[in-house]
Amino acid sequence: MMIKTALALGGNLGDVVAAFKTAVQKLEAAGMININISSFCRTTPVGCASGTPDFMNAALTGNWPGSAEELFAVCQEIERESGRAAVHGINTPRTLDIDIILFGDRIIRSDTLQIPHPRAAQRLFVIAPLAEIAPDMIFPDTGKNVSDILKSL
Ligand code: PH2
Ligand code: MG
Ligand code: MG
Repeated sequence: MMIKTALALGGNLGDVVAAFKTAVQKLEAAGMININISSFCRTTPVGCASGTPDFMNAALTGNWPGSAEELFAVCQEIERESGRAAVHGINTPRTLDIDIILFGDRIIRSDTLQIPHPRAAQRLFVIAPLAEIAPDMIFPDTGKNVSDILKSL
């Protein structure tokens, strides 16, 4: 069964546009279909050390044939292949960060995986690009849709 998922992409090290494009190709190769990607936005770092370079952010939606855990493993693999260290400090510069924001109407709160992403609804750099492509997607933990969340930020 296909589940509609929303991912946030971010990066602030190296050729981030190329990393985003490669990520889309790899998600497709891993089985995601009907991928729709937002425009790429340059954003100011949030919650990072001073001097941290600006980010590029984008969001994408797609239909995923497997579990959330399988998608998470694929995203982590793509991050690593982009050159990101498997173990890294919190909010340090990265070639590519792929966060699962929504996975259908699933709510997952495990040690390794939190969906909906716990900070997504407070982050303009996640919600603004997502609102471009999926204003009606609902955060199942609050029942609010993306366009209402954007208006509240
Ligand atoms: N990601 C973070 C922390 N801060 N700031 C911006 N602008 N964009 C990000 O993607 C971002 C951030 C943690 O993943
Ligand atoms: Mg992140
Ligand atoms: Mg991440």
